[in-house]
Amino acid sequence: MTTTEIRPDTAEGIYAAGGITVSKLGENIGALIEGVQTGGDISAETAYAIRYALAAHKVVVFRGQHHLTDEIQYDFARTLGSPTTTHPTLTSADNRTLVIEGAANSWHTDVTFIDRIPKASILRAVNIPPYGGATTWASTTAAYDQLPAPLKALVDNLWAVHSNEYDYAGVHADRAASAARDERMKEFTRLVFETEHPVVRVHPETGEKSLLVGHFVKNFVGLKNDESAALFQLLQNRITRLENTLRWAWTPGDLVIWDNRATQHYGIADYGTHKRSVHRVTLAGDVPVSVDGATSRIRTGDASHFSVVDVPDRFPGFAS
Ligand SMILES: O=C(O)CCC(=O)C(=O)O
Ligand SMILES: [Fe+2]
Repeated sequence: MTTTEIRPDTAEGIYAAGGITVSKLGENIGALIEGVQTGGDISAETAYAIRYALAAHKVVVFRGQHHLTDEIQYDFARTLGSPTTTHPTLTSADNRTLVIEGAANSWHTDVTFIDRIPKASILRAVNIPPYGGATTWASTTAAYDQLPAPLKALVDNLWAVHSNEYDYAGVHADRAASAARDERMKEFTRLVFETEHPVVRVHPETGEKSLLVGHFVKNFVGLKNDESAALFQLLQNRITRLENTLRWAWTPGDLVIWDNRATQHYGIADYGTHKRSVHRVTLAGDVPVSVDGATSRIRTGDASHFSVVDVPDRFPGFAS
């Protein structure tokens, strides 16, 4: 396996590597990748350059991918890691592609209620409304870096309980008919998962620290409910500062990948009564590790049927 350092250092934030061109979309998050037709047949060098760009920029956007189908999206995903099944509690029909009808309009990191949090999600908008329906991502790495020292000291030793009790895909896909929504909600919460994660995790590929919270957090370990709520709000406000975000208005042919270990995201429900649907393939990740080397602890639920544990190699070139 190649382990070349290809982190950009140009003032314009544009560089070429592995046959692709990467252009930064913002200082803290986001890059556009050009020069590749996504699919299962990309070269190992291109796959490496895409994985590296994802680690460096947290969210990467591909445009003009009009050839994509669920199958090609899945084959492309396999060049970047090990796909999970659709969801830890879903057993229905297709077990490769998660179809979200509506928008997941709540800030979250995907599937944080299990131990082996996915490393990345690969999303394609299939039904794009005539207006609205953008997705926004926020860098949880930038948010940690920007914390003043006393707050870093506080969160470095803090743990949170994450639970699927209020799963967004059931609760927030609010355009679905209510009977269908109730059924879906039942399926999403059929199995209960609860995991204790460090609030600060160390990224396995970059060594960077990031804040791991988002809407599956039930409470912080050792804090009272009102204290948990206040601290949760403080951290979420830090994460979602506009300077840490990328907002992407979907057009046909767009494909977006986010590093689920370094971001949160939010699907904006501002498209009236129009139809909107997005298709996601998810890649397996590792079990989070805290700043002092402790790993997340399962309280309830076994997610081994959903995903393998994928511990990647460290990329060169990241200061930590
Ligand atoms: O609705 C959106 O734009 C985001 C969907 C989402 O949260 C996901 O695919 O994980
Ligand atoms: Fe999501």
